[in-house]
Amino acid sequence: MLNLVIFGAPGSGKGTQSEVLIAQYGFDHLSTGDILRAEIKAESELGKAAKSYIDAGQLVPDSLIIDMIEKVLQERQPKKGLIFDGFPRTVPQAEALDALLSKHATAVHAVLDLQVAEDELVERLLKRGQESGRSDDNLETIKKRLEVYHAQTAPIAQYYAQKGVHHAIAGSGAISDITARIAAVIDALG
Ligand code: B4P
Repeated sequence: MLNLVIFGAPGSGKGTQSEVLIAQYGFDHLSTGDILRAEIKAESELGKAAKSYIDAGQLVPDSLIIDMIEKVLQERQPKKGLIFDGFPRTVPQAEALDALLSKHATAVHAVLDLQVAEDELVERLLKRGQESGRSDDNLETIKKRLEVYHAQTAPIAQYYAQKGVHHAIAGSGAISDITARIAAVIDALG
């Protein structure tokens, strides 16, 4: 059972590559962004609390996210592997994930860090905003999300590099070429 973290800036292709990996390997998928958007749609207490942060391009507080992940992990029984998409996003979240996994005598096996130039990230997210109408895909919020990514999320790469599980993946080009780069890392895990 593999625990994989798909990591990268907003718009780096985390959700896109997760979908392909689910189809290719039969992995389960846990996207904090998708769960939060579903909670907002359902107008739950968590959704109401999360909406203002997401619309402002800020991260939802760690305590809310970690409680949410604990609950979701109790409900899931992945067989082949689990892709964490958009989580962890801060070092405290990464530490909480390690603690949760170690309770089940397991750990993060690989962090797949999709690296894409900033102007391409902005271009992709603006295009998605036009197509999907996602409330956080507008220029002002995208800029804020990128700032937050550099300040709070990017340091996680170093955290996992020290554990020897960080893999930099070139995240530009055809979706299938990027999947092939990721698959080479997963297949080498055995
Ligand atoms: P997410 O839903 O995780 O959104 P995201 O980081 O913007 O990336 P996403 O996965 O959606 O996009 P992708 O890169 O696949 O988070 C949304 C918000 O929720 C956060 O800002 C935060 O407020 C909150 N949140 C979520 N998790 C949290 C946590 N753990 N802690 C605190 N807060 C949290 O793709 C983007 C676009 O690029 C797509 O339209 C795709 O079609 C396109 N694309 C992908 N690959 C491409 C390629 N190779 N070429 C061209 N286009 C490509």
